[in-house]
Amino acid sequence: MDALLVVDVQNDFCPGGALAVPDGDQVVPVINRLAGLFEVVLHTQDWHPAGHHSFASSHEGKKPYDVIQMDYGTQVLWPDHCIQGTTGSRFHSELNVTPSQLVLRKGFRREIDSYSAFFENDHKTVTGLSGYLQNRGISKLYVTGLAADFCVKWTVLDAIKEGFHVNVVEDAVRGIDLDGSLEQAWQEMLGAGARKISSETLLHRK
Ligand code: VGL
Ligand code: ZN
Repeated sequence: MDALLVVDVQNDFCPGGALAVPDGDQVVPVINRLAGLFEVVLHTQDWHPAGHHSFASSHEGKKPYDVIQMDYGTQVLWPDHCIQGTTGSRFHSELNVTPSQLVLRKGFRREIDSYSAFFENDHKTVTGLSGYLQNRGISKLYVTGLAADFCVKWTVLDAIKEGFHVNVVEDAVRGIDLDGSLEQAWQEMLGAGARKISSETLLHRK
């Protein structure tokens, strides 16, 4: 069985949001069209407490997009975003979340960021998604959402490590693109064994 995984299509990652991904909102109609084709639709939601350690504002003298060393490795510092319960943390108002069978929240531990839907950024702390998918007999994922070069990328790489077949729907993702990170993300995802598919091809195949 396969599933559509929709990563972090939240107001703060869309134009006007705190950490806007260029054209991030353009994935919404594409994802809504795809959602009707899948028996299983799952969403992730970036869900940080105020004062989260991935925020530049939590570190004296640091600005957004600076990079620091955390216990678990390098961490890009972000503008405050997706704070639990705020408008910015809500799903884009036109995203159809009704078909969702699971909304997986991540990034709720103050000290540790979580890009991937499978593991937090220490690459050890699990979210439980792998077991959930395995228990439901889901072996193939179609991944969509934001941002292609952060949460989508790490979700895809971990999904492959966990043994899932992964397709990335190319016109249903958009990237932040810090210093070529978008191109690099595609190389890493494809190099790890992910396939790239267009929503058009997927619509015809389903
Ligand atoms: C994301 C940066 C910080 C994402 C989340 O959803 O890609 N990026 N938090
Ligand atoms: Zn975040």
